[in-house]
Amino acid sequence: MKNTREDAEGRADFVVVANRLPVDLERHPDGTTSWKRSPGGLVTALEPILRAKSGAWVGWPGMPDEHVDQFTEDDLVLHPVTLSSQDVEEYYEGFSNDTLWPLYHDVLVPPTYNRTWWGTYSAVNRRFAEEAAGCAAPGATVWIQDYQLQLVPKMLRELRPDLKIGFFLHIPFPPIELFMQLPWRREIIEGMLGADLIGFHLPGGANNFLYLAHRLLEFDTTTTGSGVGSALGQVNVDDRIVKIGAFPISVDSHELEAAAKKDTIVARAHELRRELGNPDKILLGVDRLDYTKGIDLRLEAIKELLDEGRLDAERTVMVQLATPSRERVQHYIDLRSVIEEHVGHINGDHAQIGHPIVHNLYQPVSRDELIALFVAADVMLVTPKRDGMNLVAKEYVACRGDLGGALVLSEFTGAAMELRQSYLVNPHDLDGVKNMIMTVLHQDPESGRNRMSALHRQVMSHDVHKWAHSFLDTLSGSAGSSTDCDPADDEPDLMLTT
Ligand code: ADQ
Repeated sequence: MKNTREDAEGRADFVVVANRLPVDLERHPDGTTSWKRSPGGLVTALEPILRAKSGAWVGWPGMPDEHVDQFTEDDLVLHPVTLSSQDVEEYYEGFSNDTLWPLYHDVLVPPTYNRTWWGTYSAVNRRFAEEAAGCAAPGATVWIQDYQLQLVPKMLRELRPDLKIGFFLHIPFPPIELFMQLPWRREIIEGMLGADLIGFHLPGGANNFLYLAHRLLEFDTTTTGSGVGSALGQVNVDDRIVKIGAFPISVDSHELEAAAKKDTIVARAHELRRELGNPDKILLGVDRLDYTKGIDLRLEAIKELLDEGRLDAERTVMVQLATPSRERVQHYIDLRSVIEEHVGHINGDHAQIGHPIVHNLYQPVSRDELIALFVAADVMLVTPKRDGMNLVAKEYVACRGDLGGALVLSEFTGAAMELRQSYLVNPHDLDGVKNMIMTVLHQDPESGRNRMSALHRQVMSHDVHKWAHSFLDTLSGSAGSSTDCDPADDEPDLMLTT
């Protein structure tokens, strides 16, 4: 525990509260257990910051019914929260991922409203709040993460009014008309308002929230700015001010750029190209397997382009990596079948023995292998139907300091607000996506480099450290009132703010 700033009772000055710990507990067939880095954008984003600051992390170890004591891993003090199998079913797979996730992602699938799940969500949120209350030093800063824990800010404030509490939502905050479907809409807004600062990726989400706080709960709200990287408004909750702001998350850009230049990674990128049969063009998709990510859509586009003879089956290869996710939720089970069917059709109709067109891996790959794939890929396809930010788009750009490659990016990602020089597509317009893929494959190399140069500058100057510092400075009150001059500032948001 050497770097952790703790008080005499071992309590930390800086506490992150998230659904998952940054490591997962794994049980082996012989009954022994071990820890493995857990997947997902949140861990990727927060780990470097927490290590730089030192502190404690409260979260679930990823396995039901496991009671694990607090422990230290690589200088981080980890506080596991136990979830029973029923908690996992009702709080995690149920309310978080079958109610809130689809509701906040434009109801791409219908959300399930289940009263039992809601009760478990509240009870589990209380358990997280109690754990955080127990491990935070007096006056500590506690940063609560994401949609699984929206009730924690209020619960924690009731237990520990001395704390500085921040809350950040990593997924979109939905249009009002959709949010109003939620039977527990008041409780959710009240829960979030327990924080001193509530952060969203985009100004649109922040404005949606301000509007709801006023209309639904009749609090006075004020708009104090319009940009990103600081508060853009506030809600007066009794005698407290709750700041609301937009803080677009990013990646560890410098670390990724440096890794992508390493000889071993460059050599692996060449080797990958050889292993794929030295095609003219490598297209790449990297996602958590999720119906929001538009994996099916990009495969449909490729299939039609091949069927129409517009894409050369002998010269083009696509690699699609999908990390398994929420494997017990039915929509995710169905999606895997749909994707495998598309891949089967494409390869069945157009591949040759020993030379598949689509290489489909349903497994996480190592960080180095992922970076080598980014370096090797001529076209990165990021086509979500809705995504709070999308770190993959920024990771790809950070890895392309050589100014090669091209990014096809859905307008419905948060990243599209900043990455304007990418090839933007509407993922609901299949012909538009197909035409854009063809445009990118035939892009003029000079204009391709110019585009990548602009994208790279944006991602290098807006990294995950800047994100965390802007949030934490705004939370502590030390941030200036001027907004960061970001290209996203004057862009209309896709989310309704009426
Ligand atoms: P996610 O929905 O998990 O995150 P994303 O932002 O793309 O989505 O992050 C996924 C992370 O997992 C990336 O770092 C990516 O490299 C990694 N990853 C994906 N597939 C992988 C594979 N096969 N092997 C190895 N690594 C893989 C949520 C929100 C997003 C938001 C983030 C952060 O849904 O909108 O950007 O949180 O706020």
